[in-house]
Amino acid sequence: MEDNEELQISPQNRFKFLSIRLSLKWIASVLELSVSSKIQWDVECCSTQVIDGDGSFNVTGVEQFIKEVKLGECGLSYAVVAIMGPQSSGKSTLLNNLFYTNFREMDAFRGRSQTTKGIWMAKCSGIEPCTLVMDLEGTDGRERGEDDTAFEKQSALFALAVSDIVLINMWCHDIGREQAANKPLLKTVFQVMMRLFSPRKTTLMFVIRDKTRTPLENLEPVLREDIQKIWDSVPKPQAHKETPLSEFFNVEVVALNSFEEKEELFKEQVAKLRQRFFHSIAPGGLAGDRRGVVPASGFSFSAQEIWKVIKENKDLDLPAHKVMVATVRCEEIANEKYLAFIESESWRELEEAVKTGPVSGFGKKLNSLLHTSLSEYDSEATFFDEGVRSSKKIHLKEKLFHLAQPAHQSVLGHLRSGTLEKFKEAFEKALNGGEKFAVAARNCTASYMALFDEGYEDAFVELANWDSSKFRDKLGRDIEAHVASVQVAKLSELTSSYQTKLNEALAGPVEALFDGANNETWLSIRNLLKCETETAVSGMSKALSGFDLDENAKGKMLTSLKDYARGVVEAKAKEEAGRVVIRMKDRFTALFSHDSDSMPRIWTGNEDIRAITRTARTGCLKLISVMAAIRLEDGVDNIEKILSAALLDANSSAATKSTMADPLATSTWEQVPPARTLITPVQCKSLWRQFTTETEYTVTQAISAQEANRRSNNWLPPPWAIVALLILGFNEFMTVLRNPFYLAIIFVGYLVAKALWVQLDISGQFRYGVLPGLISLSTSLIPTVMDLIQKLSEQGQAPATPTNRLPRIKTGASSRKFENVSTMSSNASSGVTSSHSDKEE
Ligand SMILES: Nc1nc2c(ncn2[C@@H]2O[C@H](COP(=O)(O)OP(=O)(O)OP(=O)(O)O)[C@@H](O)[C@H]2O)c(=O)[nH]1
Ligand SMILES: [Mg+2]
Repeated sequence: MEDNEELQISPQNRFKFLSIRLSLKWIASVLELSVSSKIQWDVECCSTQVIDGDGSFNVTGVEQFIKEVKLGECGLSYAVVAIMGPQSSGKSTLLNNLFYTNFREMDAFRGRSQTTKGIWMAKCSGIEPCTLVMDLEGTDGRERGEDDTAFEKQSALFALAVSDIVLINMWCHDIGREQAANKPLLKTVFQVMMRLFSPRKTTLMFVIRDKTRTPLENLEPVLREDIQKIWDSVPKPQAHKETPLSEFFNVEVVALNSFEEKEELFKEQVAKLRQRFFHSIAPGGLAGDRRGVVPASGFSFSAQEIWKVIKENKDLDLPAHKVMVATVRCEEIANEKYLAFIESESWRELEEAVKTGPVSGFGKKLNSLLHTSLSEYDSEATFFDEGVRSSKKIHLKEKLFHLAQPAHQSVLGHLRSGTLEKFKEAFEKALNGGEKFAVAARNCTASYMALFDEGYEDAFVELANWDSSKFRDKLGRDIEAHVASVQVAKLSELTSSYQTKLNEALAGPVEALFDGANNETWLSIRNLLKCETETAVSGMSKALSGFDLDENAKGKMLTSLKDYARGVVEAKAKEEAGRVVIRMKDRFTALFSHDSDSMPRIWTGNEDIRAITRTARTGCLKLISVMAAIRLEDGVDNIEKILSAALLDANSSAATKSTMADPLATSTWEQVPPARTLITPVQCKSLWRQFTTETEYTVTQAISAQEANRRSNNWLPPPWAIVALLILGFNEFMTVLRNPFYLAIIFVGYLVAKALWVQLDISGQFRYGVLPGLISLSTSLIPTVMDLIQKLSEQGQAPATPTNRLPRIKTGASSRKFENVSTMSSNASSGVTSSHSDKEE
């Protein structure tokens, strides 16, 4: 019907009719637009220019577009459709009808001029999966002139590299024509295809516009023949000389009625065609066998890079490009994840918390954060090249681990130091509680290492599996060092306590033993040392059993204690040897000035001072010979013999001495090693000399006292004088005896003389010689005589009692006498004592 009507209309009327129809259509479209304004708005917001007319890539625009259509979340499930064809061939119109996009179409009333410039992109509305459509600038346009081929080729190559389906728009009447407009286009397509190293398989859909009555079944073979011819004529590289067209392209052909003349039919056909774009990437779909798809999140970058390479007129190596896109995108994703990790609240809190102390559940918390970050990376990078993806994941992991490890170490550091402190406390408590050292150390170490292990487990990050054994080792070492230092302190405390005990037990007794030095001194010292050492060693060894010491160390400590005890004795011996002269002098005084009953001696004149001196000196010689050497080992020496021979018997053997060598003219004793020598023979000699010199005065004093005593007791003239006196004075004696007057005078004279004698203590006065006696007498004679006369006169004036007069005088005289004797004895003893104290000073 329609065809018949068209046949009846003349060409002039037909133009008018067409004009009217277009006007009506425009009005209708405006109305339609106003009705479906919401849809239009939606669509508008989702279209953008990818490459402008000058060939610049609109980076920000495309990225914004990708974000708006949420392409990044699509993974591999998206498709890209592009359309190419001659200028003003209704490409934009077709796309808008097919995908409900809003590409600019030519205003039919302005005439056929270029509308679409560069490459535009929009998202198909209502098609699953997400399908992007690219509207390319028409080929063969007069606007670009001669230069157009370059852009034509570039945009064709771009469309082929990026799209899964390429629609090739062509006029129906061009099919089979030698000079058809689409032939150069196809040639271009096939040529640029060769520049893709490993081209993806693209579906080429030839859309025949303004189809005529010739059925598609007849047109399609002709078209395919044309295509094959063009494919054959395109120069190919050696590798693809024999490659069939089907290797690179799936060829589909559809024919549409004219949009302008049979719009209803056109829309019907387009709606039908639209159905073929649903699930186009599913197997059997329009792009079911596509290859090498770039994941959606890398689309923008991939398109940019492809355009860059195309602009630089380089060949496009799609597999390499894919790896490159994967590298860049995976890196971007990894960086995003890394930054997100750093800025995440949970990580910040965790990082802050570990600064102050251990965090419970740290390992699990950090592990979950790391796991989240890595799994997010995985899910976003999942569609990128496997090798690139995993290598970037490793890199991300390393970065995250590097970032998080200090926190982990800080936790372990806190754990280590905290455990060490707790260990110290518990150890000290255990020791104070009386637990044995080794047991306490073992138990505390085991329990606190277990406590650390518990914390270590808690802080263990499964994903990272960091080897943090060094913290455990360090704790072990610290605990060991602490135990060792405490052990050293305790042992030294123990040692010093036993040393103090030994000092107390040895020093005093040894000094006392040296004080009474005799033949048994060193034996007693040895016994004392042995006994005290044994006590100390057994005590110490018992105390040491609580420590974890090996036998060797224990033995060393006990030996050193024994050595110490020995050292105490030796030091004491040295100290005593240093003051041997004082000791000798003391002993000499003690022996010399006291008798065998330890009573102070009174030098009456009967003592054998020489013998006493010799005995005292022998005692002193014993002292020096005991002190001369340390005799802590059993053994005999002849020091005493040598000394006594050389020092005591020196005088008796004076004659032989001059001929024999001096046995003391040496610095070593015969059987005593120098280490045990306290006083060398030479020193003995000089000390002896000093001693004898310093004690000589005591002896002299004793002799003087003895002589004085002797003198005071022996005031009678010698016997011969008495005999001479008796013979010569016989006559005088007889005269006196015969005359009683004389006898009375003599008797009175005797009484006066006796009284003066007693009063003046004549014998006492002359004890120290004649001259001192005379001087002393001369000063006290006159007062005494005066005193005596006064007493006599007093007695003369008093009434005389003849019966008691004489006895009274007698009693006074005898008491005086007694008094005098006791004074003398006390004087004598005080003389010895004073000489003794002089010597002591
Ligand atoms: N004869 C005919 N004309 C059509 C058809 N579809 C659209 N047109 C008209 O062709 C003219 C150009 O339409 P566009 O859709 O702008 O063509 P284009 O190919 O996008 O043009 P450029 O973008 O400039 O290359 C418009 O006036 C449309 O009305 C069709 O099927 N047959
Ligand atoms: Mg257009």
